[in-house]
Amino acid sequence: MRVIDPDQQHRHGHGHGHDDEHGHGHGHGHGHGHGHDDGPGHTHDVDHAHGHEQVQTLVAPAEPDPDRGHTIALEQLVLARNDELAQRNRAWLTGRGILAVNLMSSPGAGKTTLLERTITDLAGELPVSVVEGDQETLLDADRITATGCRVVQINTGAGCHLDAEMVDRGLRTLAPPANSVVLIENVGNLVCPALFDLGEAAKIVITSTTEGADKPLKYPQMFASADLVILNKIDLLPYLRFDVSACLAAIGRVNPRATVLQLSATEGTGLAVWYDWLRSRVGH
Ligand SMILES: Nc1nc2c(ncn2[C@@H]2O[C@H](COP(=O)(O)OP(=O)(O)OP(=O)(O)O)[C@@H](O)[C@H]2O)c(=O)[nH]1
Ligand SMILES: [Mg+2]
Repeated sequence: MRVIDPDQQHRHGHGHGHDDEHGHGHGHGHGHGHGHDDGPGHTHDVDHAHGHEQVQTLVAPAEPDPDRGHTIALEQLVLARNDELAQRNRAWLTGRGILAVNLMSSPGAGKTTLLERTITDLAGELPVSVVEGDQETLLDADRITATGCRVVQINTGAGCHLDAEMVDRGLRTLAPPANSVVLIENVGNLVCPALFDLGEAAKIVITSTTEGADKPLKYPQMFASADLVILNKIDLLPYLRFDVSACLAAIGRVNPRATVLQLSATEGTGLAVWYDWLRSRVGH
């Protein structure tokens, strides 16, 4: 995992981060295993190394039971159809040199704030347009419009994520120019968006200091899917009990290949490295 810490960012100005293993992902002693199948509920005795002996964990059945068979088949069809459309989006975007990134996080981690700041700071340098995903309201689209940026809002209603078809429709409306950047803000949710490929070039997961350092371990699918993990709201560290190294270790454990940036979207700390990350990917 490549971790770029804020001190390094300051020292190196435009942040050519270093490869830094820090030993993340090793030896954190969660002695999983010794799982015993205890029937259909798959009860496991998880012998954690932290003294929580014999915690009973119920794990959802890995194999579909006959009653769930139809549901699972339908889910697979939906995902297969989505992947097909996502590949079409990807071909369309890459054919025009457009960089599309998919920003995912729990509600309130700072996606829109980071977009507002990015659009303002890169105005005149990188042409940016935005696809906004929310269950309801035009609130985020209005915030983006206020920066002068082109935006399309997609309201998913009961849906908890964007899918490739929605992004296809959004792209048709936006008609982004060649060699530009499309920033896609997914619905605030740390679970479902991880399942749906949108045709983006990169997945970014934003986690923030107010959420707690354990989120990568509790929502591993989301963090495992990320090319870049942003730890936001580091300006609040003096006021919180948040263990940065535990969070970095957790990210490294579920996704050793991720690059990790620490920043404050409101204060501007660490943004230069984020902008370099974006610049380095445009046109590829
Ligand atoms: N202190 C601090 N507050 C931040 C930072 N980034 C965002 N916030 C605040 O966090 C709150 C939520 O930010 P948003 O940008 O709306 O979060 P979001 O991820 O877009 O939220 P949803 O679209 O609802 O999922 C706002 O009050 C922001 O001002 C930061 O770096 N530091
Ligand atoms: Mg938002």
